[in-house]
Amino acid sequence: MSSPYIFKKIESKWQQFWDAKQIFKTADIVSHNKYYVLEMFPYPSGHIHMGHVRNYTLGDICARFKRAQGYDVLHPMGWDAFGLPAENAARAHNVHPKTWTQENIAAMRDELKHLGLSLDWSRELATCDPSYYRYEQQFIIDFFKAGLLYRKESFVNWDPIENTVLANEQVVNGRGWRSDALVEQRKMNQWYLRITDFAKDLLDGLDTLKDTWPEKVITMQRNWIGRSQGAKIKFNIYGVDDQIEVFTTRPETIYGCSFLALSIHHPIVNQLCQHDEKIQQFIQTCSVASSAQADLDKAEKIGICTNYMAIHPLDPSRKIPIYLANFVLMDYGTGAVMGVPAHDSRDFDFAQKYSLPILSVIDNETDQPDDKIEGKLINSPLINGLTIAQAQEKIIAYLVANNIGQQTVSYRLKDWGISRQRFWGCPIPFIHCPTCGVVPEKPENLPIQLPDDVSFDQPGNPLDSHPTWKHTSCPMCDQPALRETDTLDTFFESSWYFMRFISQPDHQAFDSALVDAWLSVDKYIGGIEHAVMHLLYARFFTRALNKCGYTTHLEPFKSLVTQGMLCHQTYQDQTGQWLYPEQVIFRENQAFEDKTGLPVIVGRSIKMSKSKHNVVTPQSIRDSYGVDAARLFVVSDTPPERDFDWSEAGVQGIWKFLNRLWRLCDTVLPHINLNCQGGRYNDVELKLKRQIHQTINLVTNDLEQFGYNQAIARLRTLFNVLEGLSSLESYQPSLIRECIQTIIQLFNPMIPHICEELWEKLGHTISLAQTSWPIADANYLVNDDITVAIQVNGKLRATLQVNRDIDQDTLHHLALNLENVKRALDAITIRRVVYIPQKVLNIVGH
Ligand code: ANZ
Ligand code: ZN
Repeated sequence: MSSPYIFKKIESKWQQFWDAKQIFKTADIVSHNKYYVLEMFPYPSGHIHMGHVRNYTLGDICARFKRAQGYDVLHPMGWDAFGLPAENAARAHNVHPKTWTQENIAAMRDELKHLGLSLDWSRELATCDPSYYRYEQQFIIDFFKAGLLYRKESFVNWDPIENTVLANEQVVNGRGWRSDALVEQRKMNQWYLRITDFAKDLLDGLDTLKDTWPEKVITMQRNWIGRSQGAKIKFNIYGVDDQIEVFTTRPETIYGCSFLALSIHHPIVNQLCQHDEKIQQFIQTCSVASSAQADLDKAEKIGICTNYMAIHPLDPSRKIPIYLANFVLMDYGTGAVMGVPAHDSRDFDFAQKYSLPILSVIDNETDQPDDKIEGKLINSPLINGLTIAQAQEKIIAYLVANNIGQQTVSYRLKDWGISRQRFWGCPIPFIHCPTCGVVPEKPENLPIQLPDDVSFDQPGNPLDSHPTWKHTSCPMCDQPALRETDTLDTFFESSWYFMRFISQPDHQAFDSALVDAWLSVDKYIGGIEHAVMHLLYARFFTRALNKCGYTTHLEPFKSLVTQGMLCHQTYQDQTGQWLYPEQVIFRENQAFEDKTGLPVIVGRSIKMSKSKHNVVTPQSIRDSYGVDAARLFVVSDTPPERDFDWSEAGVQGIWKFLNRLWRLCDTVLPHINLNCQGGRYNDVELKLKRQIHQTINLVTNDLEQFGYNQAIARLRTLFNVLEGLSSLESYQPSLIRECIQTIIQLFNPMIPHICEELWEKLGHTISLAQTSWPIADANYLVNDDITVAIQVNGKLRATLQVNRDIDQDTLHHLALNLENVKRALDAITIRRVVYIPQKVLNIVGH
C-alpha cells in the first residue's frame, strides 16, 4: 500500500501544473478585495542564496494563505538590476554590464522557479530595462518642474581611485569602502531631491505605521530624520559689520557660552580668513576626512582660533572667541555652534583643550528626566532662578522681542544626492547648454538610453569618456550642447517598482487608478538593512509622485516584516582556512575534515557568508531534501524576525517529518472514502472534532500575525494526535478524513507541493491552490477544560481544572480531596453544596 515520497517528481509536477494553469496570475482590475504581498526584490548577483529562500518563503506563505481566504492577491517578482557589481564585472571580464546582468537574471529566475513560489511572473520587470527607466526620466523632469529637484555645489566624498562620489555609508574610517583610498572632500555640482521638504510629513507619517511596522524600524527612521527643537541666535562680530547665526537646542544656556565654533565650510570663513595661512592649513587638514557622522563622532575634536571675536548678545561687554572646529557640520542647523562647556561634554573637551572658560549656568543639572530636583538657572541675569523650561520660554521671547533670534526646528535629514558618476544606472535626462544653462530633455526624446558600445579601460565614468554619447543639441536653442553624464543613485529604481508591478502599460509609468486601488503594499518583507534608506526613499518618492499628481497615496507599505538573518556554524582547519559544511563530517559530536580526517575547529553560528564558507546552497538542499523541506525548515522553530540557525540535523528532522506526513496519508486512506457521511459524535470523536477546529482557528490567527513557527507547532500537534490514534476504526471515517484534510490544507502555504499531491491522493480533482481556506466551526471552539473555584462558606479555598461537562457529584468528590479544602472543612459539618455550573462550587456548613 505504502508508496515512497519522491519529492523531485512531485515538486516538478506541481510547479508545472500551477504554471500551465496560470493560477497565480493576477487580473488587471480595480479590486475591492485585494491583498498585495511583496518581498524586497533581489539584486541579480547571479545566485539565489538561503537568505532569499527564507525571504520569499515568508512572503509566499502569506500570499497562498490570503489567496485561499479569497483575496485577489498580487505577488510579483522582479530585479533591482542597476548597480556597481555589473560595472566591476564588466571591467574584470570585458563584458557589457547588460549582458552580465541578463545572464544573472536568467540563472536566478530559473532557481526561483524551482522554489514553487506563487508568483505572477507575467509582471516580472528589470529596472535596467529602458521600458522601466524611461519613466524615471519622466519623473525626474516632473520633479524638476515641481521644484523638487535642484542642482547644488556641495562637498562630497570623493574617492580618488574609483573616480566617483561615495555616499557617507560607503566611507569607512575615512577610506573608500572598496578602493581603501583616503577619501577627499570635493566641491561638486550634484543633483539633489528635496526630501527635506517632507521631513515633517515623513516623521508624522510614522505615527500611522506604529502598529504595523517593527518598532525598531520606526525608531531608526525617526532618528534618521532627527527632529530637534531649539532656537537660532545671532551674534555680532566685533569690529566687522556681519553676524554669525548659531542653532542651539539649549538657548537657556546662553550665558554659559564661552566660544563660537564654525564649520570650515561656513561662508563667513572664506570672507574673513581667506589670507590667513594657518587657518587655510587647518581647513586643508580637515578636508581630507570623511564627513560621515559616525566618523566625525570617533575623530578627535580639533579646532583653531580665528582672530575674530563675537559679542555676547545678552551682555555686550563680553567678547567671545570665534573658532573653526572639525565637529561642526555645515549642513546641519546653521553650520555654527555656541559653545557651552559646562553643559555639553563635547564643548567641555574642547574648552579644556584650548583653555576656554567653563561657566556653569544651571544648578543641579541632572540626566534623570524624572528627577525630583529640578535644575535652576544661575549666573544668568535675565533668567536666574527659573527652571529650564521657564528659562527657555523667557529667553526665546526676549530673543524675538529684540530681533536677536527665533524659535526653530532643525532636521538631521539631508536632501537626497542622486548623482552618481557611474555607467550602469539610469541616465539623468538633462542637457547642459552654454547659452540656456541646464535644460530638461524633450519628452519625445525619452528614453535616453545607455550606449551599447562602451569601454571600461579608462578610470572614471565611461559615459563621460564615450566619444559621441554626450554630444547632442540643446532642446531650447538647438545649438551644440552636452548631455549630463551622471546617472541616478540606484535607490531611485527601488523607490517605485512596487507601483510598476501593479500596472505596466506601454505608454505610461502606470495606470493611476490601478495603483490607487492596489497600494499600499499590505505586507512588505525584507531585510532590516533597508530600515532607513530604501524605506525612507520609497516613502518620500510616493509623496513626491503624489505631489506631481500620479497617485493619491502617501504611504507605500502598510505593514512591514523584517526577517532575521540565516546563520550557520563556521568551520576551520588547523591552519585557519575556512571549510564548507560539506567538507566536514561529525563523529561522536566531534568535527573532522572529510578528506584528511584531521580535527576541525567549530566556530559559533554567524550570518551565512561566502567569505566564511558557512553557506549551504538552495540547489544542494533541493537535491537532497526537496524544496518543501527547505521551505518548511526556514520558517519552523524561529519567528520570522529573528536570526535562524541552519543545521543539517534540523533539515533532516523536517525531511523525516514530511515522510511521516506522507505515510500517515497512506495509512488513513483505506479508512476514508470521499462521500463518507458524518453522524452524531461520541465523546472521543467530539474531542478530536474540537481539536481539529481549534487548530484551524489558532493556525489562521497565527498566519494572520506572521507567527509561522507557532502555526507549524500547532499543526504538528494535531498531526501527532492523528498519527497516535490507536484504532482508526473507532472513529467515523468522515472525521478522520476531516482531520487529515485539515492538516494538509493548513500546511499547504508552507509545503505546497507535497500537500497538493496528498490532496489529489485523497481524491480531490480541484487543486489546493484553488481551494478555499477551512473555516473553524464556532460550535467546536469551546474549550473542554474549565477552571472552577472551590469555596468553603463563600471563601475561596482552591481551584480545579475540570471538563466543562463535569457533574456536581464528581466535582464535589474531587474537591473534598484537596488539601486546602480538607483543612477548611476540618471543624465544619457540611450542610449544603451549591454548584454554579462551570464557575463555582460552594460548600456550606457550620
Ligand atoms: C548650545 C548647547 C548647550 C548645545 C548645551 C547643546 C548642549 P541635536 O540635539 O542633535 O539637534 N550643534 C548645532 N549645530 C551643529 C552643527 N552644525 N554641527 C555640530 N553641532 C551642532 O544637537 C543640537 C546641538 O548640537 C546644538 O545645541 C549645538 O550645541 C550643536 F548645553 O548649543 B547646542
Ligand atoms: Zn540652448
